[in-house]
Parts: sequence; C-alpha cells; structure tokens
Amino acid sequence: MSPIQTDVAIVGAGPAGLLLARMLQLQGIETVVLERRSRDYVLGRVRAGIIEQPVAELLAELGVGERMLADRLVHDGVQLQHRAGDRMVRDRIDFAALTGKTVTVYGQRELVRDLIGLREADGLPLRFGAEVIGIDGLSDDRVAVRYRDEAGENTISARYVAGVDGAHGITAQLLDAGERQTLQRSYPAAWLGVLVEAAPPSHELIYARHPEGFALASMRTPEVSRLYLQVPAGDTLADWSPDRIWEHLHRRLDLPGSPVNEGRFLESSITPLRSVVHRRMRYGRLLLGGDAAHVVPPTGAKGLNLAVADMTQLSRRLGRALLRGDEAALDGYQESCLHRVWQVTHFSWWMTDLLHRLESDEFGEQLRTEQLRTLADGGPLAQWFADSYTGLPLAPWQ
Ligand code: RFL
Ligand code: PHB
Repeated sequence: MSPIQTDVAIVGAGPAGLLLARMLQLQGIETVVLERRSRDYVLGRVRAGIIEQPVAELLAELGVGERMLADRLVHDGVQLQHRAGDRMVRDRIDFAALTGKTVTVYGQRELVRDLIGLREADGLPLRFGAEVIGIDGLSDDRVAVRYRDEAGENTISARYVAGVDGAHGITAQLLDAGERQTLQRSYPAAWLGVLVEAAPPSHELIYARHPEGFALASMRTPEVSRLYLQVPAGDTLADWSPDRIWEHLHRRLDLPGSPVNEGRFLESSITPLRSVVHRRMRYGRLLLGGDAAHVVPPTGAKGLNLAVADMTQLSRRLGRALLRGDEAALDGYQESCLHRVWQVTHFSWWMTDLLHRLESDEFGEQLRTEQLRTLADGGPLAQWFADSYTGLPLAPWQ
C-alpha cells in the first residue's frame, strides 16, 4: 500500500498540535494529526486553566473562541497570600491597573474539546490510538512517519513533521541527548491537584506561600474549584487521604471569612515540578514545539500559553516554506522561539522559588519576604509580574 501523503504530519493532539492544525488549515495547508491516546482519554485530561490575553484573542481570531467567550471567567487580578509579621495577608496584584490586560479562566480540557470538535466537523484527518514509533528521512525531500494503530503499522509521507507530542513523547527522544542540548532543573517538590465540586474561596486565584508549603486556589467555574498543594517530590496519591488533603488546604489557604469550601473530588493528580529546555527545536524537517521542546513548573500558568506562542511562529514559517517555497523561513524558527522560552522559563522558576518551601534557609526566606512586600507596592516588580502573567504579545500566525 502506498503511504498517505500530506504537507505536515502533526505528532500529538494536545493544544499545540490541534492549534497548529487549525492555523495551517486556515492557510490552505494539509495536515494529518496522529495521537497515541484514545479520544476519550484526550477529552478527559484536566491540566491547565489560565489563558493569557493575547492567546485568548488569537483563539477568537482563529474561530475557536465561541464557547470560550461565552463560558469563560475573566480575571483582572490575582491574590498573593503570605505571612507579614505575625499574620497572614492577601495582597492583590491588579492586572487591569498595571497593564490594562486580563486573563481568561477556561479549562485546557474545554479548549481541546473545542479544537477536536472543529476539526471533526471539517472532516479533517485526526487519528486517535495512532502511536508514532519512528521517523525516517529527516534530511531528505520528504519524511516518512511510522505509526502503529489497531490495524497494524502504517506510514505517512510528509514534507514536514511537527513534534508536538508533549514532555513524554517520542520526537525529541529520536535525537541523541547531545543533539538536543538540554538544560534542566528539578525541584524537590510536586503539586497535588484536586478538582472539587464546590465554589472557590475567592472570585480570584489565591497563590499562597505558607511555612508548610505552597497552595493555590483556582477554579474552572463559579461552582467548581481547582485546588493545589505543594507535596514532597516522590509522594503518591496513596500518601494523601482526602482528610489529610482538606486539613492542609485549610491550614495553608483559609483566612477568617474566606475558607476553602469542601466538596466531592472530581479528579486528583500529582505532577512533579521541573524546568526543561531543549535548545535545539529543529532537525531538518522535524520541528519541535510545546512541552516536547520545553517544560515549565505550573506555578506561572505558562505551559499551554508558551506552546501556543511556539505554534504561531511555526504556522507562519511553515506557510512561507510550503506556499512560497521560502524554506529559509524555517531556519529562524528556533531562534524566534527561544527568547520567549527563556523569559517564561525565568518567570516560572522565579514564581516557583518565591512561593514554595524548597529549602529552609533564613537568608532565602528574607529575600522572598522582601520581594512579596515589593510586589505589594505596585511598582516596577508588580508591573513586570502583571505583564508576564497576562502574557507577552504573540507573533503573527500567518
Ligand atoms: P500535551 O498536551 O502533552 O500533548 C501532547 C500529545 O501528544 C501525544 N503523544 C503522542 N501521539 C502520537 N505518538 C506518540 N508517540 C506520542 N507521544 C505523545 C500525547 O498523548 C498528548 O496528547 O502537549 P502540548 O500540546 O505541548 O501542550 C502543553 C500543555 O498541555 C501543558 O504545557 C500545560 O498543561 C501545562 N499546564 C498549564 N499551562 C498553562 O498555560 N496554564 C496553566 O494554568 C497550567 N496548569 C499545567 C497546569 C500542567 C499541569 N500538569 C498536569 C502537567 C497544571 C498542571 C497540574
Ligand atoms: C489551574 O487552574 O489549573 C491553574 C491555575 C494557575 C496555575 C496553574 C494551574 O498557576
């Protein structure tokens, strides 16, 4: 059987792969999306909740925003809770006043559902249960992407391959470690996350620094909370009974008149904290992006947003290469992404260090306390925080 032919084979139906497919479709470029998990599994994953303003605007421009614009919560600030003297305080960072920008609360799960719905309604190829197992011919005119599904092994022949298969994907692993030029940092902590059928404690997110560790009160809707606790790296869900989770959430987050509301757990998970940057994002006809190319700890709510930023660069450059024969456009892909990747890696590392209990060191504690005071003053540090959190401008996608 002769292989299926396409312009761009997209490995992974996460937000990065699905959004790239949409941007290429709007430019008239053919794609096939291959996803190793089942449709139900992909639609069930919870993960991110915060969408930067420029990303929300892009989604609307791409025709993906209808349900998001109707159902989202718009936040124009966040609360930073910490000890000041002998009491706990909540300082508000006012995004609207500092930057004129806001963020959107809309679950990654909903965004992925919207993107899959559009692709299926357009009748475009998206194969679930199709695991990519190898890629050949990265320096030839066409690439052969080998995948396995329930029918056996098959091949797609493409001009380019987008490696957007996440932090545990195959595409980055096809290259040896030296080629990837990876830099990374691990943290001695993980996040235990629970999705809870109960109203959030505040109408805004509360990021809490507490002597027993970080906690975060986020939400999906006014009736559903998303709560996180810092736990030691290596802990599993078996170490955390529901009673123990509630005890820690109350201790770290409750203030008089503003308690965490208890409810039924709809989902729970543990995620290790780490920072990873593969400094090479292009190998011939393979282009890496999203979590396949870099991972940030979730503290700054940046992973999904950074994946989208990569995809605007990739979409425009693939358009130049495939529609105008300007292959050189792809030479600048990695360089154009990496400045933002490092800005976001720095922001996510800084926010993680500021709010978590990672080592007990009085000197470090004092520095963190003073930074929280400086943030509360609303000066240049608060301005930088608000700019970084609400999102740097995106490059054009076409
Ligand atoms: P994804 O979403 O991991 O998608 C990759 C897809 O590739 C598939 N795959 C393969 N398919 C075919 N063949 C293979 N060999 C394959 N190997 C893998 C996988 O099954 C998967 O479907 O990567 P992508 O698209 O780059 O998107 C990245 C985001 O998902 C990630 O950065 C965010 O979830 C991170 N994140 C957050 N980001 C934000 O911007 N804001 C947040 O508030 C936020 N909160 C979070 C988060 C991530 C979290 N966890 C669980 C990691 C909170 C948490 C707790
Ligand atoms: C979430 O709602 O899942 C969320 C919010 C803020 C973060 C990370 C995750 O920094």
